[in-house]
Amino acid sequence: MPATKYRFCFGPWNISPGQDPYGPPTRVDRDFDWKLAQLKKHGFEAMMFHDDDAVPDIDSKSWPQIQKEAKALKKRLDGEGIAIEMVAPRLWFAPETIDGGYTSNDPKHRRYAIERSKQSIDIANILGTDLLVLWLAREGTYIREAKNGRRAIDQLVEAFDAMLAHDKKIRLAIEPKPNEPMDHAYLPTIGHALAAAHLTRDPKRVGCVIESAHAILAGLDPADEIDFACAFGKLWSLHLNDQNGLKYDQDRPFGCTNLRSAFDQVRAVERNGYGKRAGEFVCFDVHPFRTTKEEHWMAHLTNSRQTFLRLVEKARSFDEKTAAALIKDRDYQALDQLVIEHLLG
Ligand code: XLS
Ligand code: MG
Repeated sequence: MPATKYRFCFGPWNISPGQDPYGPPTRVDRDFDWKLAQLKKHGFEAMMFHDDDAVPDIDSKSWPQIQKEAKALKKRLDGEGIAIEMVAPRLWFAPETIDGGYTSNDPKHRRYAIERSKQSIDIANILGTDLLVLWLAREGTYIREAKNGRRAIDQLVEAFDAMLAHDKKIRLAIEPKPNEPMDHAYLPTIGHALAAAHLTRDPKRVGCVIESAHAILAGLDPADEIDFACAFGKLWSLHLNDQNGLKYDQDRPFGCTNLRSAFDQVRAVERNGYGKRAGEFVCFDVHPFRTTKEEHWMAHLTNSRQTFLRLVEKARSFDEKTAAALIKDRDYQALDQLVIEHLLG
């Protein structure tokens, strides 16, 4: 089988200006044109879009206006030869989503979340992608007594069903994360996401996105999550990054904290052939360190891409024969050092 020729992707939010909960931006934000130019210049082929990345201030605009702007964006990206990897409804900013989207305790707000998701599907259609990513940011609780966990699952499935019914071709890719902004999320892992998929009206069209940091925050190995999702044919997008332990979501450059885990993720990607099918991109959901100067603003993305490609070489040149012999001999001590030497070499 020919080797995968990987294609890379990021979202406009990944060129972030440096704000955190404790301080303001440290770089003057750049406009979309600049971000697009950077994407092309640095060897990326596709962009991810939240609905309001595609159409800013989306809630203040009518559907004809949204449609017009989405069509203009599509024309522009086609002209530049840039693919649109996915659209994701941003259901964690609006006042209607303070208590969650699909699992809000207020029925009006649940309707808002579903309508906005259907509108995102219509935008995805205009932009020419059949992938709707659902990061279920606020679908959880600060205190568990605030919601009924059983009802929350029913509400999530009801929302997924409404989206699947709205469009016969759309595929939903759930991006699980166990916590932050919530104390606990209702679909914290890939296993939960794929189990929930089976409660929907069309399980074939409900899959997942793995983000390395989100898996790590759940105490899981991102490489295992990749293998698990691929066993179901459900890995429909991949957000590679890194995370140093169980703390706030860091979105570090790929391989920044744990190079060996990054190597294992690349091996999992390689053995499952992710990236071979049309529309499969390696996305980096990374943010620059707050200290980053404007002139180095793309480094977290270009470094992640470079690290990924270097690790592809490492995965392809790994001494599989010796590894297999060591596995046969149950000499995992030597296998461990084989990996370390290979990475150091
Ligand atoms: C945040 C998520 C988000 C999604 C897209 O943690 O990773 O950026 O990837 O909505
Ligand atoms: Mg992500």
